Amino acid sequence: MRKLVAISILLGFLCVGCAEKNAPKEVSLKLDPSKVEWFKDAKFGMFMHWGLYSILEGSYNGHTMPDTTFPQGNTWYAEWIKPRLEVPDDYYNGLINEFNPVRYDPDSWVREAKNAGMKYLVITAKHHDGFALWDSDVSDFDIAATPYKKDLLAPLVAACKKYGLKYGFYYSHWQDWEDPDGAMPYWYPWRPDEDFEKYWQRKSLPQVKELIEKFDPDLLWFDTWDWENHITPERRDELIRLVRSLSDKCLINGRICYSNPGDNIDFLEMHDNAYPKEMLDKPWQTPATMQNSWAYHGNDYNWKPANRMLRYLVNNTSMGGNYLLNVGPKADGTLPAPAVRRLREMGAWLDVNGEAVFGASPTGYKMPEGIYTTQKENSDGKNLYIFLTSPVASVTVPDVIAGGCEVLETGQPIDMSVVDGETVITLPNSIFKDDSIVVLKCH
Ligand code: FHN
Repeated sequence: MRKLVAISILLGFLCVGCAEKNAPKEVSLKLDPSKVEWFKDAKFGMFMHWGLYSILEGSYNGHTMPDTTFPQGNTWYAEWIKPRLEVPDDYYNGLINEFNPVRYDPDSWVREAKNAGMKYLVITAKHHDGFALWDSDVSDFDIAATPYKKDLLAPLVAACKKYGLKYGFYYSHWQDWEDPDGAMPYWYPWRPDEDFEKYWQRKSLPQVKELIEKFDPDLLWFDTWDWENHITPERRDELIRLVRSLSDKCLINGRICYSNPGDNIDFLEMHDNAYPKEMLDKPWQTPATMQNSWAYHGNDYNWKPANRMLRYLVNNTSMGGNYLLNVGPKADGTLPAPAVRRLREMGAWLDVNGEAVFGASPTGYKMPEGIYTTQKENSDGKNLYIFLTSPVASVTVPDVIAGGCEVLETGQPIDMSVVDGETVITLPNSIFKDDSIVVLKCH
């Protein structure tokens, strides 16, 4: 490992020409907006946090996250275990000799995502720990150095293509705890900017280039948040320019520079598990956890019920946003059983109600808490969809519904009447048979 660090430092010195090598030719920072349409229609995607941290499952040396014995230990995020529980570098980076996901079956992962109704998948190609899930030409801290050896991304990409899912990569362009010049958590001394520049030119930009050239992703998911030191507008635009010069389809998320994404990103990324209550002027999505942690955490039993996650999906759909729901695979490559059950439950609901979600757009109607609406033009004409997340006796739509309403799942007709330009829909209690969301289709 020390040899690796020494080589990296040497490369850093020799990297005077790198800036030029990574800098693309003159290229527009804006992507053709039509390339974002698939994302707007997709609504539901799978996020995956997987890497060396998955081996530790949120515990190290008798301590389990969150653990306030450590000044920064009060978090469930198991992918943060290294700095949060002060795992020594040698120990953590040595996990590379243990990572051996022999039960990895990307075909089954993508099948679960597809059956859940998800239309795209985003995996952590490299998270903050610096470890790459592919055989990187730029760094030896990668899958090729593990006992497993084989690239994990190519077969996942193949499975996504086979099942018709778009695919993208989370790439930690800023934080890199293995690289001697990468950004570190805020409680560490800040790197001198000229050191960060070495990391930027030697690893960050070249790995992004590699990901595009090797795997041709549909989107790149960059990650910064409140204290994004080093990611200046110049670096943000340099990275955007690089992506645009290599791909005419690859979408870029707003977390490339959370506090100042500029005008050239393709969609906004909300804070973790944050659900806006109003429309935004760009496509957007919420990255969301099923447990408290993103990476698999063996002691995090805080699994959200499928129905609550469907509410989040419906809330976002009604506001023109997407829902990127995370699954943290175990280190052996299997998906946790509670995650699989929830995916299947959500998929079963979307199987009969997906017409009201996928490809639908917001109506702009202000509705009472817990009631959401979307609209969509189908072969049977223009439809309004109303999502009822709990029993109510009636709903008033601030518009005239000329045809009729029915329960989408069963076709049961529902009484309605138009009064003074509004439509009052009367709901029999019998349609709320269990706690699942009832969808009305009106035309
Ligand atoms: O620090 C990361 C975290 O580990 C996780 O990847 C999330 C996903 O949105 N992003 C950062 C925190 O917001």
